[in-house]
Amino acid sequence: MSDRKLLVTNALPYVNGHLHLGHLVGYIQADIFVRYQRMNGNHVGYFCGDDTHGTATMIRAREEGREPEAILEEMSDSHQQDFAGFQVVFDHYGSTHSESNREAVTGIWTALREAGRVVERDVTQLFDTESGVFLADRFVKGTCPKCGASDQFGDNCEVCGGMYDPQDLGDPRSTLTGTVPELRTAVHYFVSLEEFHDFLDEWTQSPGRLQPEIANQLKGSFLSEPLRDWDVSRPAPYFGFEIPDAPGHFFYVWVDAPIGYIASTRDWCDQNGEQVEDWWNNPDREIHHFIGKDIVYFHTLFWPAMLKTGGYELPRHVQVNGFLTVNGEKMSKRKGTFLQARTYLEHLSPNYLRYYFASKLSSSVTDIDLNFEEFTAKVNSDLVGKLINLASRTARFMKGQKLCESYPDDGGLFERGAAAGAEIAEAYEACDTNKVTRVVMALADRANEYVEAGAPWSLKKQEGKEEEVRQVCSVALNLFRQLTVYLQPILPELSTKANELLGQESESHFSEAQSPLTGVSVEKFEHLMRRVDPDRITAMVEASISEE
Ligand code: B3M
Ligand code: ZN
Repeated sequence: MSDRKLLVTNALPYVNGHLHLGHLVGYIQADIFVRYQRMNGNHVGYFCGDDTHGTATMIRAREEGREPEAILEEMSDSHQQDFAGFQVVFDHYGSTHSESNREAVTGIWTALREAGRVVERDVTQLFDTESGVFLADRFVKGTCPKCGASDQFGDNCEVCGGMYDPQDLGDPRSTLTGTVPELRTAVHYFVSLEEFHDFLDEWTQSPGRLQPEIANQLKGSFLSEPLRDWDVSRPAPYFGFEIPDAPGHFFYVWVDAPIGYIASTRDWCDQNGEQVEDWWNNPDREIHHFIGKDIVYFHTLFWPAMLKTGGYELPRHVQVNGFLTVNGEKMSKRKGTFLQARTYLEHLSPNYLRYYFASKLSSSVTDIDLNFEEFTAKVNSDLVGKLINLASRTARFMKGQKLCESYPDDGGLFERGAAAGAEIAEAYEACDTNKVTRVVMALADRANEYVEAGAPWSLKKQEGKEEEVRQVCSVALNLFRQLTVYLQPILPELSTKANELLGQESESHFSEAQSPLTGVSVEKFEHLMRRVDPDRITAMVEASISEE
């Protein structure tokens, strides 16, 4: 029993693109964690929002001849629609381009200034004279200084993997105008991080904070040498918040992006009569972040340093997920495997992907692969073939009847399932949903053996066996429901349907897997889940093919 208080966030998607299935790995993982916590009676706030600022938004607005705000609104709607489609349900979906965020950013900035952590320094960068903007690394292309490959981005080479500064590129071109950029010098503001070194050593290495591979990686890389100052400003023009005491300079997008977590919480608090301090300055509240592995150092070095300086509580836990490949390869537009969330939803059920991702995700950071064959097999043989089958082969014999008044002898099956609850709970807590699905499917195997042996379909044809049919079906439906309760965080719709079938409240408490239902009426059996039709996958891939 517990009454923990949690604050859960997902990385804020950039406003400049639609969600694809790679994004969804982390969102589905966090949503499962949140649902699991809630079904144990814990109090959870789950917050997200769009990450809006930066050169990319500014450029797109210029190209499209619209205000950035118009783009923001359109993309936020699109993102929210996609999240809803996958049953990822936030308490609030905010935006980093909000007054609440401006206030929170200003507060942290003031604290950094007062703590003497801000330094000024000249920075020389490539500047596009035609469009009048300093070029972020991704907006410059040229010849790799390490291997000579042409047409490489300003920060790293896709051919040799080398990292370098954009000024070192040979034959540099602005990707905005194709012109040759020139070097210009401007003042930038930096946050000196080395003062936080001891604190970060301790914070990153404390048990349960980060997955061990992440903690070790930080220890062996960034934290093994003095921390470099962090460049937190960009000269105008830039789409973002102007630095209050440095007109003409804007906060770099990565400063205000994570502060957007606080702003989103604050917006929700304002609408719900709560105080944001109770969420971000409350030692009783556990803060959990879910992020992708490419943004680890923003969340484990800069972010805790900012929070600490601003007087906020620090995250209890940062869960990092890996990348997604499709059929063993990087997602490719040309092959139709760069799958947008929207396109997926037009062809396939979100439940399949929630289950598939859950079955692949464990507590480690490993990349996961969406293999269409495995996807089809997992849904068709495990989910439909094993789990749904328990109900579809028995519920129809019970229509209009009641489950047995006292739970029949099932040879210890229900009890065994109940005993697995502790292991399943532990796995959910550790984000090891691979283990959850393995334990549940092993239980489903035992349950199916029972149904096979009981064979209600043949008992039904024999005279005087009504009570036996009822007993076998009462057991089967209880085992079915026990497992759908266990899977509720992963497959909420299925759990609701199973509960409806047996006249229960639509959402279960986790403890409901501990005791069988007796004497309740069995409702009409509605279709619970269809098999994956491979033609739908083919159609989805075809609809996704486009030029790179
Ligand atoms: N928008 C990048 C990403 O989605 C970035 C995350 C911000 S989290 C504060 O991976
Ligand atoms: Zn190279």
